[in-house]
Amino acid sequence: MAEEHVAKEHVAEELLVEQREGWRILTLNRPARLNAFNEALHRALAKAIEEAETDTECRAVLLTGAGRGFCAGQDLNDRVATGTAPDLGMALDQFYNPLVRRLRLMPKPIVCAVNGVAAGAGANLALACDIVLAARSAKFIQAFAKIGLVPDCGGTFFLPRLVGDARARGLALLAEPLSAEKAEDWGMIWKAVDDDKLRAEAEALTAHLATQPTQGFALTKKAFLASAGNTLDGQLDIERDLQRQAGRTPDYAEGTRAFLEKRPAHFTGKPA
Ligand code: LHQ
Repeated sequence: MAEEHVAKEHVAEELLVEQREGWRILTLNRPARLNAFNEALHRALAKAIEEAETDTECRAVLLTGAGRGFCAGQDLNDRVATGTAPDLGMALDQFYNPLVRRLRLMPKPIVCAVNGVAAGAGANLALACDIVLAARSAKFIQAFAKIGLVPDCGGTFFLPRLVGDARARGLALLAEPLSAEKAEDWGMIWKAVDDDKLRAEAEALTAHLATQPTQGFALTKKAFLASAGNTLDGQLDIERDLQRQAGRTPDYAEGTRAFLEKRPAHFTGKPA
């Protein structure tokens, strides 16, 4: 893409935001610590996701990491013993849980390009995104067991659903690194990609999603979110309600018209 179309913006040192036409890239930027989360990164990411959500011109988001890692979870330097027992639940309440909720509730697709190791909350942050690509050299590590913690950031919810209970428990209790290829084989991620192709493929995928029926995607995400705790009966009702809404969008009209006219559809992503 020509340089003039790429607006780079540093909202905070810890997070890079790059604007593209109809989408944006959020890059976790603490490479010396493998992009482990401190408070500043949490705040910057929360703000950037909120902005991507409210900007009607933005129709897809790509999340990735700077340097050789994707994200090593919580910055453990921020957690050194102070003499009193820490309240880790507070960190989840304040930062990680709102982040996972926001990603799942975000009415537009979020692609995650796992460019290197994803450990602890970093691994589960990736799983909270909609489509996960990973560099072939990347590893996913449920590192929590190594420091006496419980998988968080949605790990105990996402993992059994993605890979089944047996594999989820093995990953959580053994904290062994899982390769990107095995993660793909197990259905934990969408695809493992050659390291030197990851960025281009992730960008092309996100750019493609940004040209697609955004409202339909928002409704699809809603349906998946509801399905986790629903019966088939309940889910059929939800699909009916969401389909009713999707059927009123201009993109549905355009999609069917384009099909009948045997031409590519031009979706605007606009609401009904
Ligand atoms: C790090 C970190 C890190 C600081 C690498 N912190 N510096 C939520 C609520 C509240 C509290 C607790 O936690 C949570 C959720 C969690 O995420 S708990 C899990 C936290 N994460 C971990 O336990 C992973 C710790 N990191 C590792 O095990 C390794 O670094 C991995 C396997 C990710 C990568 O190993 P290597 O490729 O060998 O790299 P490295 O260990 O040499 O790390 C490179 C640098 O990054 C190094 O700094 P240095 O100054 O020595 O070069 C590390 O200290 C630093 N780093 N992770 N989480």
